[in-house]
Order: sequence, then structure tokens, then C-alpha cells
Amino acid sequence: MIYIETQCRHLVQRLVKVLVFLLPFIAMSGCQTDDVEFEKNLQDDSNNSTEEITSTVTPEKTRIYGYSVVNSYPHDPRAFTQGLVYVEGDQLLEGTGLRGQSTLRRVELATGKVTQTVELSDSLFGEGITVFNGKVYQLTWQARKGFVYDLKTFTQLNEFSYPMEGWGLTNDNTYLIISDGTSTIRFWDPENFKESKRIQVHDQSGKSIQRINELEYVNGEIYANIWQTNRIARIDPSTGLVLGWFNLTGLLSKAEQRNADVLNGIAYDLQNNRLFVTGKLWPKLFQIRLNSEAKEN
Ligand SMILES: [Ca+2]
Repeated sequence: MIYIETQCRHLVQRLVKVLVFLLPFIAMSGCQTDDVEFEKNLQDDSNNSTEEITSTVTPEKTRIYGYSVVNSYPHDPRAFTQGLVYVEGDQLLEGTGLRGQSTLRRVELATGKVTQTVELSDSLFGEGITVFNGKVYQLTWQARKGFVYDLKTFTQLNEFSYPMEGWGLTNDNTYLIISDGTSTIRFWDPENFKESKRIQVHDQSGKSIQRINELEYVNGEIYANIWQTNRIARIDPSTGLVLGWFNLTGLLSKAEQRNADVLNGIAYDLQNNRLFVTGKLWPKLFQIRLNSEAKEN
């Protein structure tokens, strides 16, 4: 009898353990795939991170905003987009990556037609670009080498080096603003490339946000693609705090997603308040409007 009671107790204990193990999965099964992946990525990054963020903000939920599509345009599906900038006359400048395929290119917004190109050396993997004071700046991924070109002619004017990986690039009219795939964003003097300051990107709970990729400075905030997610972070440039998330899931149809890589590339037309996004090997580029209505994360 004692033996049977012991066995029953063990069986009940095992069942409880299995239920406890399964509960988070049952709870997650109703969530959107992108959100689950996103949270998983954040969790992984948080576990791997050696950085500690001291936040003075009371932990609270970060807001998530949606979007609506205003226009869609053709985009070169062979362009592995790593940098995107709007320039006047309805043109975009695009920096593309992959060794042997990296370029700086000028593209007509309406048609997606490439009208001017600089090909990088086969050993280089092109990354972020920005336009500052009549010049185009372009980073490369691991070669620690960047280039400066004349905005009109694309003639190379200068080369510069830096001590980390190069990912995203933008500017605030004073500094070049650089990401390196971690949570760090650096601010450089555009003349001598000396670092002026840096911020660590983190959310309201103080959690470090890694994989900061393509950047765009928009109305006093830094917008950033988070690598391998459909999300853009709105970042406070003075503190690194994520002010909100834009969830851009659903821009491409299932058929269009087949050969496409991740969302990457944000460009802003300040004069006409238009925001453009695309992705690596995406067949389309979108003008989107970001919703002011938000839900809590
Ligand atoms: Ca950009």
C-alpha cells in the first residue's frame, strides 16, 4: 500500500512538472510569430549581454505602433540593402552589401531604376550610408574602412577607418551617427571621425537592445532597424531610451517574401514628411505612415 501511494505521489509530481514546463508555450501559442521571435531575440540578447544599463526610468511597457502603406514602388530585388537615404528630386541613395556585390547607387523613387553606381572592391561588404554637407559617407561591415564621396558625381574624396564593425549610419546635422550591431550608437565629428559621445540603446525596463542596424534621424529621434525583426525602434538620441516600437509585419505578401531577406532601410524626406522603408532583396520599397495609436507591449 505504501509502495502504491509513493508511486501515485511521484506520478502527480511529474504531471505538475510537465504542466509548469508547458505553460509558457501554451501562453505564447496565441501570439503573432514576429512578436514571439522578437521577444526571443531580445531574451537571447539580454542573456548574452555583458552590458548593464542603469535606468532611472520606472519600468513600464514600451508602446508599439502600427503603420499604413501610402505608396509602393519597385525595388531592385538583387539589392542587399544596408543603407537608404532620400535626396531631393525624388531620388534615393542606397548602399548595398554582400562581398562582390556591394555598391553605392542612386535610384529613381518612382521606377526603382538605378541611375548611378559605384562598385566597391570585391573584398568589401558595404553597409550604412548618409548624406552630410554635400558628401555621401559609406561604411563597410568588417574591414573597418569607410568612404566619402561627392554627392553629385560619386567621386571618392576620402577614406577613413574605425575600430569596430560598421552597420548603420545617419546624421543629425552635427554628428555622424553610427551603429555596430550591438546596443551602442556612436556620434562622430564628420570632419575628423573622432567620437564625441555614445549611447546604449535600452528599453523602459532597462533591458539592453542589441542588433541595432540601419538608421535614420527623424524629427529629433533616431529610427533604427533591429536586425532580423520587422520592428523599428524610436530612440531618444540623448539617452538611448527606446520611446516606442513600430511593428512593420505584413509589408510584403507571402509570395514576395519568398526570396526576400529582412526589413532594412529607412529614409526620410524632411521637406514633404515622407517615410520610406525597404529590405534586403525586397522587390518593393514602401512609403508608409506610422500610426499614432499605440498598444502596450
Ligand atoms: Ca537611413
